[in-house]
Amino acid sequence: MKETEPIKVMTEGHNMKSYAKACENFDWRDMEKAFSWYETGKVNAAYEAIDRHVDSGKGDKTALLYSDPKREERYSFREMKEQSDRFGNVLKKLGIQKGDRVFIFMPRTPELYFSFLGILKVGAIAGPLFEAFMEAAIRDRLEDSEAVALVTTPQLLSRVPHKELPALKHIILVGEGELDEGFYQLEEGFCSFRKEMAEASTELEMEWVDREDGMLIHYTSGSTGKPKGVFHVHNAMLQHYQTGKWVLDLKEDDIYWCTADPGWVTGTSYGIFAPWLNGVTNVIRGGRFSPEDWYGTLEKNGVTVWYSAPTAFRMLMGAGADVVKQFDLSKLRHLLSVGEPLNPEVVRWGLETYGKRIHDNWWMTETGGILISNYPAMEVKPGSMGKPFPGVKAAIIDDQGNELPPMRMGNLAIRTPWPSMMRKIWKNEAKYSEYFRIPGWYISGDSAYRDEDGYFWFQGRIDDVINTSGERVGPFEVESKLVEHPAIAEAGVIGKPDPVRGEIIKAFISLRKGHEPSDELKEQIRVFVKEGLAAHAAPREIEFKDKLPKTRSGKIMRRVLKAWELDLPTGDLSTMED
Ligand code: 6R9
Repeated sequence: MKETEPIKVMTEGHNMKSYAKACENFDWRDMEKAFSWYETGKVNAAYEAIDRHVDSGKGDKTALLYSDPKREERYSFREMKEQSDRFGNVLKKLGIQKGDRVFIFMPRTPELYFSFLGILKVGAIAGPLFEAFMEAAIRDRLEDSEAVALVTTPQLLSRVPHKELPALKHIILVGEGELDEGFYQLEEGFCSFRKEMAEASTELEMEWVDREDGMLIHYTSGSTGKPKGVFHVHNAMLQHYQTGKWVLDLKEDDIYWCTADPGWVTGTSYGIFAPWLNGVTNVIRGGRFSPEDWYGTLEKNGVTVWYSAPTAFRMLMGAGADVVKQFDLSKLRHLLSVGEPLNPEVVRWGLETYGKRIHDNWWMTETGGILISNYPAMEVKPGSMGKPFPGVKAAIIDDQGNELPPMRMGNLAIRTPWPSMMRKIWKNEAKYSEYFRIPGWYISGDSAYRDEDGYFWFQGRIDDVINTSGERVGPFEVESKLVEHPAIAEAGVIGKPDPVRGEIIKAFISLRKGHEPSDELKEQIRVFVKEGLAAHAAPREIEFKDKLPKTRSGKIMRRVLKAWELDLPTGDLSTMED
């Protein structure tokens, strides 16, 4: 637990004048006044994010600044409204109804955003999936959610086992090749995005919903079992809006860029809702990461507020300060990071290189929005996640629910409720209640401590979930895939600390009889996981073992593997098999 030198406030004129003042008399009900439903009682997050700005005379303002290596497009709030209205009508024509799950599996393009908003407008529940997912991951998610429709590209279709998914009735193909015969003409249930959009009206009858009605499902990995469908409701927009104001510090004229994909909760809460609820111009960059490309995106669009992740900042740091000098980043006003611990050296490097502090903040798929943050109006302590959002109580508690004093490590817990809290785990009541096992608290699964000044410091995950480059990977999913390989008997997977990726995936493997360890086999195994699950889930390191440490009930003891790997004491081994 080492303290760092706080970095003092350097910017003026932020939305939150003083943290202490913002906390005084804070009431979420005051935030509701920003929305039209305060008067009408009618709710739809897509309306509040897009249509409301058209209705209030800001229709011509740029909502989306999109670019990738092949396309460069700009859409006003009015155009976003028209396109999402069109897509809503496409869904209505297919018979999609309120509460239906409609998934999106495609790269970041404007069509992804039209689709997402259109899904919400008809009262359906959106399920965005990473483009990198392979067949098993897609099957798990579409099966569990019983999705009735999917928006995807012809290129990704081979990874969708649609014949094995009885609930899936419609596949809307978008992008290159979508009009090719064979897809939508020959096969029932297929249609072309472009064709349907062209025929659809730009006026949609909005499905007004209840604040507690479903809006979004994000699947996320736990330490055991299949991924969990974290279910969010329209009411979450309150938190997206207000954290957009006070954490992202969004103002009328900002050009905002969140680098996250909507397959990750950051790419929806802060890549869609927060900017648009605040009526701000949103930059979306498709394609792959490269330092030149990213700095070019900042420069070309004149980005003022930039929200990214530690892995990206570490990679940019790795690329050096010389690259930065080739670009004009003078418009940048506010930088933020989320997803994993932001190393103090990265914060210091950012200050030196960009002349700006990077503001770390903490939250989770389950929390729906930012709960702890370093605010522009506050001193930043490099390495700390910051302080609780006004109106939110965070604490460190022991396993019995007692609050611990400062500097004591324990469970990071949040007093329930807050507006964007998940409302269920899809079809898994038991998993949901695990988070709330101590009455009055949400248990995050992270361990942390709070210092004397009220700043929170992340210490690690209490369960075994791996965080590699900001992606949460459940070791169990990877192990399950590994043991599908014909040469593998057993596998135990851990996160191993890594200076760039936060953690990398390391697999300990015992082989079946008749198989010998070799480098070729290691490579073969990596490819097997990459193709069967997802590229980011493939183990970067593999070590062969004769036997893996297991409990008597047969559970692989990952903490023992981790202790071996890191040369730490192995702890209590009473449950370990002989
Ligand atoms: C938004 C998001 C959540 C887990 C969380 C924690 C880790 C997130 C962090 C952080 C240290 C931060 N995490 N922010 N760890 N410092 N500022 O990341 O959601 O993908 O669900 O991950 O990520 O372990 O519990 P999600």
